[in-house]
Amino acid sequence: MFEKVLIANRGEIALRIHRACREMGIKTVAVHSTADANAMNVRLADETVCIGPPPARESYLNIAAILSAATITGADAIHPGLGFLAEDANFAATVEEHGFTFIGPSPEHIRLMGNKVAAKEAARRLGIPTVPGSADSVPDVTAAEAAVCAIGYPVLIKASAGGGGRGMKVARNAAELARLLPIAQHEAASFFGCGEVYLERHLERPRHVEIQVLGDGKGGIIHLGERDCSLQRSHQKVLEETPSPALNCTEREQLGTLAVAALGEIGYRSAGTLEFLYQDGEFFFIEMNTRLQVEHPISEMISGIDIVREQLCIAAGVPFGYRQSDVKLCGHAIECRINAENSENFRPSPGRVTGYHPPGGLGVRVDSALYDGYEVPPYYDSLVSKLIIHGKSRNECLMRLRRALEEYVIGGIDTTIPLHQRLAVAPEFIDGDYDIHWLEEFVRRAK
Ligand code: MV4
Repeated sequence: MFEKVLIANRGEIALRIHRACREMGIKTVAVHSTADANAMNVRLADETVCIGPPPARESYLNIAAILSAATITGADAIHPGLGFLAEDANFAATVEEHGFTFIGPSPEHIRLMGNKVAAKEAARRLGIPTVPGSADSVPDVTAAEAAVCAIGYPVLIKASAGGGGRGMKVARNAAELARLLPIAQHEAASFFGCGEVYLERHLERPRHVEIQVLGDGKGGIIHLGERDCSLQRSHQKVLEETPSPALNCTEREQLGTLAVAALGEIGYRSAGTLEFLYQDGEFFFIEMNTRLQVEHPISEMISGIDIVREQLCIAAGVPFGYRQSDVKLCGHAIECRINAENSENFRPSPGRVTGYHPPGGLGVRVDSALYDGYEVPPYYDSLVSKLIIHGKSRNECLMRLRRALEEYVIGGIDTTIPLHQRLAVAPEFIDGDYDIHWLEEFVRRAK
C-alpha cells in the first residue's frame, strides 16, 4: 500500500479522499491555492504545499506545480479527485511518467471515453445499447442530413469532446439543422478545443440513470447498482437517489450485467460510471465518466463499500477480496447537493459562514469541508456540502431527509437548503414521478 498520497483537489472531495487515506494509515499531502490556505482539508493534511494563486488554471490545473509538490514531499501516488485534472489523460500519463501512481483509470481509457463518439462506438461494440445517431462526427450539413435519414427528427447536436450538456442543440427539421450545425461546431471548438459534433435522436422526456462500477484492471469488475440523477437544473445535478424509483428488479439486473460484461472485456481499472438515458423501459448509453463522482456516497451507503478505499487498493495492485455475489445493496439513499447559492435565483453567495450546525443521527452523513468561520471563496464551484441520507426504505429515507434538512443550519451565506426543503415535500418527487426536465419546471413554478 502507498505510504503517502497527494490529493490534487480541494473542498469536500479533497477531505473525502483524505479521510479514506487516514483510515488506511496513509499520509496525505494537500495542495492548495492561496485562496484555500485555511481550508479544512489543508488543516487536516499531514503536509501542505501552496501551488499557486486562486485561478484554477494557475493552481489546481497547474500540472508542473502539482508534480513538483509530489516530488518535494516524496508522495507515492496522486489522487485527482473529480473535476480539474481527473479526466485529463495527459495528466494521468505524465503522473506515471514521473514515477508516481495515478489513482484512477489508464490514460488510454480516459482518452477513449473523453471522445464521446469513440466512447459510443466502443459501447456499441461491447453490446451496450446506445442512442440511435450518426456513426461518426458530421463534418457538414450534407453529412448531417444523410445521418438524419436513418435517425429521424428531432435530433440533438452534441460535441464529440463535450459532455455535461454544454453546447447541445435540438434540431426539429432540416432548416434548423442547417442553421444550428455551424453554430454547434463553433461552440464546440471554443468550449472544448475540438469543433467535431455528432448527432443523436433527441429523447424528449428521459430519466438520467447511471451505474457505478469498480474494476481491478485485470478483468475483475463489480457494480454497486444505479443512481437516478434526473433531478438537475442547468446541467447541474441537484439531488440523486439509489435505487432509481423508475426501475424494476429485472431492469436493474440487466443494467448491472451489461455494465460488468462490457467493462470486464476492456479490463477497466478504478471507479467508473456508465451514464444512460432511460425512457419507455429502454436504456440508451450516452457517456462514461472515468472518475470518482460527486454522488458516489449514495452507492457507498447502500453497498457498505468505501469507493475511495477501493480506488486506493486497486491503484496499489491489490486484487478484489470479494465478488459481485458478495455485494448486497440494502435500503435507499439520497444525496442533496448544497450549494452556496441563493435558493431562488441561484446566484452564487460566497462569504463567511457564521454558525454551522450540521445534522446528525442514524442514517445521516454530511460530506463537507465547512466549519464555523470558514470563508467560502468566490473562485470555484459553489458546492459546499452534500447531505447523504440512508434508510431501510425510500419512505424512511424521505422522512429522515426532511428531518435532517430541518436541523441543518449554515449561517452567513445563502444556500440551496430551502430548495431541498421544498423539493422534499413535492408530490411528484415523493412519487418518484420525475424526468430530467421536471426540476426546471418545479423551480420556474415556484417563482
Ligand atoms: C441527450 C438528451 C436527449 N436525447 N441525448 C445532457 C448532458 C449530457 N451528458 C447528455 N445530455 C442529454 N443528452 C439525447 N439523445 C438529453 C440530455 C439532457 C440531460 C441528460 C441528463 C441529465 C440532465 C439533462 C438535462 C438536459 C438534457
